[in-house]
Amino acid sequence: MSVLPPEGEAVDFKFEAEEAEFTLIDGSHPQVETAANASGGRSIGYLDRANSGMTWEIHSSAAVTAELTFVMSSSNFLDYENDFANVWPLLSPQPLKTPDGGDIITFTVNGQAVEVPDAVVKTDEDGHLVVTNDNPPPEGGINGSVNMAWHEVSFGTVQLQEGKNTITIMLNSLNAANTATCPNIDFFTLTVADAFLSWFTAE
Ligand SMILES: [Ca+2]
Repeated sequence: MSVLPPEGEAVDFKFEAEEAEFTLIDGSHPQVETAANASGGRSIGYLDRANSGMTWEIHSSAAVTAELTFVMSSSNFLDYENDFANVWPLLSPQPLKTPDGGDIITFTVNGQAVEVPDAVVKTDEDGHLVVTNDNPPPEGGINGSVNMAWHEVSFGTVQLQEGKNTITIMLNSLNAANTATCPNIDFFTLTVADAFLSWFTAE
């Protein structure tokens, strides 16, 4: 049996991103990756194909407003400020919007498009959280591989309904080379009061 948290008290409910249903393109984009520093030892990567993406189904015991936070890492070897030029092996900060404001992903809750945050996932442990396009990180990035450092990215508030809720992230096609990519995803949290959240399972 599920037990409700104390009345009025905000509680974080954590969901591992790798439990998603995938919309695959080219057979393996996106895919679950093993990452020693990821929650549960796994995360989602290869978010680099237009019209690929993920769906998560969450059950809520009540209609509530939730704070949604994704935990993401840069997986980006493309300089987003230079038309996504390949800068391998320099790991670069990874944005959710292009410099001209285009959305790299489409984010929906229960079929409704929700504003994508103007956030850039930084590359290193010192970066903390995110910076915005108005306050970009230093140029160049750092040597290394992906999934070096996980950062919280606030997606703001979303409206959940009683029962089943469907959350999706789908990749957009933003340039001819289809190289505008989404940061890797470890898990997400939904912070709510007066509701119990869990994975949705069919009765
Ligand atoms: Ca995970």
